[in-house]
Amino acid sequence: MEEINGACPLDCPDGCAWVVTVDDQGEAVKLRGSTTHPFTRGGLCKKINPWLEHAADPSRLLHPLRRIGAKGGARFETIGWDEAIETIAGRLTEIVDSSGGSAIWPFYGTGTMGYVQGANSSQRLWNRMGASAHHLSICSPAGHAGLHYTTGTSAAMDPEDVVEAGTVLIWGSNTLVSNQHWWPYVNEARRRGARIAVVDPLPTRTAQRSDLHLAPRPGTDGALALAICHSLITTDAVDSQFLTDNTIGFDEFAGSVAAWPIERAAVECDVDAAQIEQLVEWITAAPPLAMKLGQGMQRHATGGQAARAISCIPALVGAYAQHGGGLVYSTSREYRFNPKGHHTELGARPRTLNMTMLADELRRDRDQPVEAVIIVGANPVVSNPDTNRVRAALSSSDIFTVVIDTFPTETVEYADIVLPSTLQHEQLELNNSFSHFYTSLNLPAVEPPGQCLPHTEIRRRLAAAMGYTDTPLFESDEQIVRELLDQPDFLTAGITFESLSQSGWARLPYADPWRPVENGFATPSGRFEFVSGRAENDGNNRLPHYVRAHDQAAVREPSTYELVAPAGDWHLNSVFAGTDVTTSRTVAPAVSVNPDDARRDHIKPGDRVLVSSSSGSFEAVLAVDTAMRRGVAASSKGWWRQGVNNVVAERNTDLGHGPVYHGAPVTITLAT
Ligand SMILES: Nc1nc2c(c(=O)[nH]1)N[C@H]1C(S)=C(S)[C@@H](COP(=O)(O)OP(=O)(O)OC[C@H]3O[C@@H](n4cnc5c(=O)[nH]c(N)nc54)[C@H](O)[C@@H]3O)O[C@H]1N2
Ligand SMILES: Nc1nc2c(c(=O)[nH]1)N[C@H]1C(S)=C(S)[C@@H](COP(=O)(O)OP(=O)(O)OC[C@H]3O[C@@H](n4cnc5c(=O)[nH]c(N)nc54)[C@H](O)[C@@H]3O)O[C@H]1N2
Ligand code: SF4
Ligand SMILES: [Mo]
Repeated sequence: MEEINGACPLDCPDGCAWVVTVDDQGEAVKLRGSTTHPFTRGGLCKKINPWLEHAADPSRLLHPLRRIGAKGGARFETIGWDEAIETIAGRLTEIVDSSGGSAIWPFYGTGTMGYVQGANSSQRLWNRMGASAHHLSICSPAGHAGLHYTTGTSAAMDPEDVVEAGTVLIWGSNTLVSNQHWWPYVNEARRRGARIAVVDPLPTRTAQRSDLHLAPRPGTDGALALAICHSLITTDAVDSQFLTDNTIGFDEFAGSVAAWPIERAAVECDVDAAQIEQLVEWITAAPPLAMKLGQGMQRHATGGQAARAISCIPALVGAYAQHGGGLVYSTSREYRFNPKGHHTELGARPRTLNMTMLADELRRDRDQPVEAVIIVGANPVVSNPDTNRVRAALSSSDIFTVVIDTFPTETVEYADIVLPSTLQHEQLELNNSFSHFYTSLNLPAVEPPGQCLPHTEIRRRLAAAMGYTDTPLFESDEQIVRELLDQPDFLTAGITFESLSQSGWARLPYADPWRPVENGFATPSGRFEFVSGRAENDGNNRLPHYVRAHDQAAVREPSTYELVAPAGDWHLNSVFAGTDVTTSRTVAPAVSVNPDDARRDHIKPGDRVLVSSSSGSFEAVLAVDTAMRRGVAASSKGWWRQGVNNVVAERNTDLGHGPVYHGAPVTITLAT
């Protein structure tokens, strides 16, 4: 028996390190969480514990496939790798010669997030081809864009330091479901006396375990945040020294938030004013304030400005300067590997296409229509907004579609060529996290099944078939990892391919970049910017602001619900959602509403209902919960053949060009 170090590659904040036990036949017999990794602490999660069973599922894609029959008809024949690669290389070469590389769209999803097999190291091939660049916008850009204007970083505290906090404010994150390895740190803070507050329109398990739950109307967080700021200012709870030394624009900001007394926000957000006052009192009385901003709250039409306004709260009380205080949204951008790995010298990208606007970007009447889309570790038919339009766009016979995946997803059904990918324990990978500051090296533990190949090998074969000879296109996976680690901080700290092979993981070596006060905020002024020239230049307002999203007027009609579709318990997005393990232990998700709304609409628990918006509809079983807000409906994301994104329109958030998943105005009627 041999134990091989690895790491979970999924788009999950926890970034767990794991250990695979391999027997003397070379078979993986066990996979468990790393006991040495400080954040993983020996446990994975119920989604990933059966990883090896998922990987061995009979539906796993094991051979390249070619479409037979109509596009979208899901009928394929098995072909060999040589034929698959030649077909793809031939078509891409034709497109480059006739229309230019910009007609090719390499479309990466979040199915596997590492630096070697994920979007990162593949850029070299797409650069060489001059393909359109891909904005991987599906997850969190609005929040990043909002924070970029104020703190300049999404990692303005180390999540592990929350144990030192006096008040923990979890805003739009269902931590117990989507970031569960952070919860022990929150519990430790509580054990030491901290109070936990949650802001979430849904009565999530995390909200239920908190000491104070504010449940605003979805998409109104900006108003709530500005009112909290106003109250901290008028009660003189601000840290004047911090404001003078470390911020700009405070006076102008203070003037603008005068428009948001607590009473006004209480009405706008439909939250009890006493609850807001209670939260302000805790923030004032029990420093430091540690804030966790979830990705969920920013998937709204006004999510970017909301994140920007929320980040002002820790600035007012000086929490960014206190150990155990600050705000963390994501640590992923603090992984400063050698950027040379992109090999931009191989060619420029003529334009950028936006992942979440897929249907729009594939329109045939565009200036330069897309002629080939290479979908890698993405499942847009399930994950993207506006499923009906995505299906229609992918049905076009004018678009040559390649899908590289591990399972026969609904997106695979639209492929001309399907390529079977290895899974993480069958490939080499270097991983990050978005909730801690450790990197992990994932060593291949077993031979791939069938004819599965890592993305890197597919890329090398494609480069050769296209006649490219540039050396970087043919580097081995190990060379790629060594190149990523070839950076002074890592070299000085002795973090090398060899050391990581032994330990499995290492803490990032730089001197606490997430302490913005010691290092200077990553803004033009080096200070926290209440007023942002950058935002003003971008046409995004000098000051954080709140305006009600247009469609919220419609939502306030009776009989209309705002649909929230966040992370569910049983799978990570759509990954492994179709395996026998998953389907045998889950039933299709319900849509939950308040029982008074259900009575009004003549629907009852257990009914099969139709959830409809102007974009489309999906069916679900109705559940009621007295803790649900009136006028809000909830159903979780990522399920195969469920269609929650049928009702979500394809449009951009206010900042960052992200998707607007939450807040879709829907009606719910009995299904016929
Ligand atoms: N309604 C609603 N929709 C949402 C969201 C929401 O909150 N509400 N959240 C959004 C968010 S945050 C995200 S990140 C996106 C995710 O959306 P996607 O980018 O589509 O990502 P996943 O569903 O995580 O995985 C995509 C595919 O990767 C495949 N895969 C897994 N491992 C590998 C591998 O090693 N190689 C290859 N080639 N494929 C692999 C899986 O089988 C799966 O088909 O969904 C978004 N969709
Ligand atoms: N089990 C599980 N874990 C996951 C995932 C999964 O699919 N399943 N997905 C992974 C991915 S890709 C990501 S990006 C992260 C996302 O993890 P989170 O950041 O937790 O994101 P969500 O689950 O989309 O939403 C979190 C919470 O935001 C709330 N919310 C919705 N609208 C609003 C609003 O207007 N205001 C406020 N304050 N809150 C709002 C939702 O009700 C939800 O409880 O989780 C990862 N972890
Ligand atoms: S999905 Fe998240 S919690 Fe589960 S093993 Fe992967 S990183 Fe850890
Ligand atoms: Mo995500």
